[in-house]
Amino acid sequence: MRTETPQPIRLSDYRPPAFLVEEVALEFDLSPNATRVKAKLTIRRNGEHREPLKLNGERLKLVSVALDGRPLGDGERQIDAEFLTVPSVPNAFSLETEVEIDPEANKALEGLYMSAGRFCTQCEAEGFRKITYWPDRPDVLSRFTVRIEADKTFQRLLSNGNLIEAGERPGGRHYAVWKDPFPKPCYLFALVAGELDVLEDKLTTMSGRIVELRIYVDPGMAPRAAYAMDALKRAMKWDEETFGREYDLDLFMIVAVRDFNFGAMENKGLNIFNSSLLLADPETATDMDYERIESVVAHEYFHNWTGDRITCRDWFQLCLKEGLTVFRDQSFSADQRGHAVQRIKDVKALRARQFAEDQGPLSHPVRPSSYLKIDNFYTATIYEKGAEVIRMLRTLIGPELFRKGMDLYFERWDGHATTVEEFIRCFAEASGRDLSPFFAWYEQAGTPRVSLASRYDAAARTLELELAQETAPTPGQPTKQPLSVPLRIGLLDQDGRALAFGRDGEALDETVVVLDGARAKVTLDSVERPPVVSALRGFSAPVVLETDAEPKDRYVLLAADPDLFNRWEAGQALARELILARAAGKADEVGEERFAEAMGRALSDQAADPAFKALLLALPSEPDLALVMSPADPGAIHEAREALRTRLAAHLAESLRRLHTGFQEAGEFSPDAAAAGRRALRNAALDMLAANPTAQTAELALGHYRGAGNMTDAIGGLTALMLIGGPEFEIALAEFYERWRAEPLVIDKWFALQARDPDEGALGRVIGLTAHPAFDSKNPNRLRALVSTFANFNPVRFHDPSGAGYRFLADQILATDAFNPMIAARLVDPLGGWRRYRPELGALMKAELQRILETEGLSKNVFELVSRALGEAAEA
Ligand code: B3K
Ligand code: ZN
Repeated sequence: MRTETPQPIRLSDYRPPAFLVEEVALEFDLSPNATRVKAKLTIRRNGEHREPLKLNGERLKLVSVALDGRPLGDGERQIDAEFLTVPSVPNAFSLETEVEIDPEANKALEGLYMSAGRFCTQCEAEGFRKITYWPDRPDVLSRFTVRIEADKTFQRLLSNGNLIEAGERPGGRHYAVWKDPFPKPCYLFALVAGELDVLEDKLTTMSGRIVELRIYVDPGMAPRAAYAMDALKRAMKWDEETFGREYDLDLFMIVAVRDFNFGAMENKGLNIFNSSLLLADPETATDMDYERIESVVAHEYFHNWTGDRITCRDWFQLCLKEGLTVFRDQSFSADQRGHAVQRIKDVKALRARQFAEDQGPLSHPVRPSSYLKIDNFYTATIYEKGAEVIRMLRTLIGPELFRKGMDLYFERWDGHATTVEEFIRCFAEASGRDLSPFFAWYEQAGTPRVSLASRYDAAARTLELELAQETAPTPGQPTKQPLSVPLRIGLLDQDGRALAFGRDGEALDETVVVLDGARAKVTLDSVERPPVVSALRGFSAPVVLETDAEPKDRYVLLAADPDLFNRWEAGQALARELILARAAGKADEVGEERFAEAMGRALSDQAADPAFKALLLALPSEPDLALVMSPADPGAIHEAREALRTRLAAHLAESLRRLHTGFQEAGEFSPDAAAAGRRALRNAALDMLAANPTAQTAELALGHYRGAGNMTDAIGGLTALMLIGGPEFEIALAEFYERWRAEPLVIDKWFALQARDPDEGALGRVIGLTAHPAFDSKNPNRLRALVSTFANFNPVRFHDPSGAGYRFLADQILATDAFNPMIAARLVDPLGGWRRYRPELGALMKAELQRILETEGLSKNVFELVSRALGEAAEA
């Protein structure tokens, strides 16, 4: 057990920075084990105070420090594990420091570190303090000049901004000087040095400037950056057309690295990407990879305005850049790939991650008010719910006023660090509306439950809607207030025809009802026939909706709702109810047959988009079902879900086979949304067929795998073989490894696939794989592929009644925490929900959390999450 409890940082304690750094000149003398960093800071006191100068710095070996050119003696400055303090400084001065760091030894992958023999950096949120002494907070914006010197074997020397000088140095060395004209917080600093190939292109911006685009990758990999380059150009144009935002430097660079703690980073002019989110070709990447590359390339690029030009005053405002930028990348993807399909995928992700978070110990508001480690708050709530809040704002004030508010925000705050309040103020001013009630979405944690009851009066032809909302208490927030919930609502008649109606004298096909109190009644008139209510269309608010709809209403919506999101939602709701009934021992066989019939009809709808049908065919996932079963029983869920899948596979065998054959692609591979949708449907059909294994299905799966001309189909075939099991799977798995052993990103898929295997022997196999020569826990992609995939996506084996799955995860958390706390902390989540599971399982999960907490030398990151999970620090 730790002896001293770390102290939380609180939003209410925010004070402006005591000193500002106007300019900085950094000089890097790169060497893997002993890099020298010289920094010359031009500093000015901010305000009337006599406080000492206090700079953050961790794991730095101080060589020298001088004030206005005069070296400071031991008595004139203090150093501890976290700060350099100079008690007495003038109001304006220069401070020169020199430190030594060891990038090779840095396995936390924060600050300056080595990946595959190259130098690279990651500074957000608080990594810059591991590079040099600095006021490491986002509201200190400075102009950076960076000189990099290294041995010529480190071929490329890159940093932010524009290259202003480069040349040779004696002794086989070279140097480059970069200047970034835009003031930025240190978390956006980046440096890369090493041997890299480059893919180059150009783009002419809306004002006619030419921007050089460069993507740097491992030698030989440049062709695999072509899709990312294409996505980047589309994103740049889209931001001009949709938000009027133009790129500002003459050069935009992206670098791919293999060892990276998360997806990618928006450093000014020099984005750094996890190679898994940048490199793609048909042989090695799946359609899902292409889709994610497109969205993450766009996301990081969009940060140039929402994050870099306008940044956060403090880390509590993280959603100001992240929620907004996710909203922007979701809108981009919807425009590129189709609005309904994109919306369904975004909502699936929101529910799986954010709704789950809200049910657990980490439930926190979109803008939290305290934390121990900000790294733990790069959460689905900040990102995905943060994006939903902006989407609701747009629904409430309308797209034109929303754009007007965005324009005002860009104009008013460009070049500054600001807050969520100031952001919302722009929309209040643009729309002339009082948005203060809306602000509660940022401050209140938890998923509201909205109920909807409807009463049709045939004589009066009116429909009365009775709405109510409630949010359950979350850690640190025992009482909740009603929020402004926009519900998009339309009506269908019993035959599935759209039904017009009247509201406040207006004839409508659809309306937005805003529920802003605990309850409300709304009357729709001129409703000519008994209606079926289609509510919360497009998932217009991040809530759980409970309606009085009966299965027959859901079948109408599934067959005919013009809102495709709700059509999909109706199918999911039906499946969920059937699976949960079966898991509770009350299987509804008649209902299951009826559902299979309806799915058959939906699949044969020639007008429907294949990508949409693929989504329709996928039943709610086991983790999603666990969220709505109380207490959750992963074993029962798995069996019940499989039983429904088997029934569907048997009932729909013929149409599934037809889909499988009919969508066989000939000709050249295209990663576009239409082709990807056809592959998705074909693979979804095979996946469903595998739930009813016959000799014929096994042959089909093997043929699918062997005949695959791209990675999407190869993984689809291999997954089906895995679900069927047996020697064919083992042979294919071994072949796959041999074929791809030199391709790390493909071998990650090989690990992840086995981690998902629901077979009884899977846990043993996963534990065995940690000893495989290709397993490397220091590489976050590999660790995630095996360990996170298993713990998050294989509930039936992770929740093994013996507790062995939990023990395995706890061991991995502890082992990883010794060198990479950020990644270790990300593994805690699957244990965090212990209270929601069957008591026998919950007790075993809790015991593992306690074992972790009692371990000596735990990082703050893991300590915060484990203690919250155990309910020892209920702050939010
Ligand atoms: N801003 C980064 C995330 C940084 C995470 C630091 N722990 C990537 C992104 O959201 O675009
Ligand atoms: Zn982001």
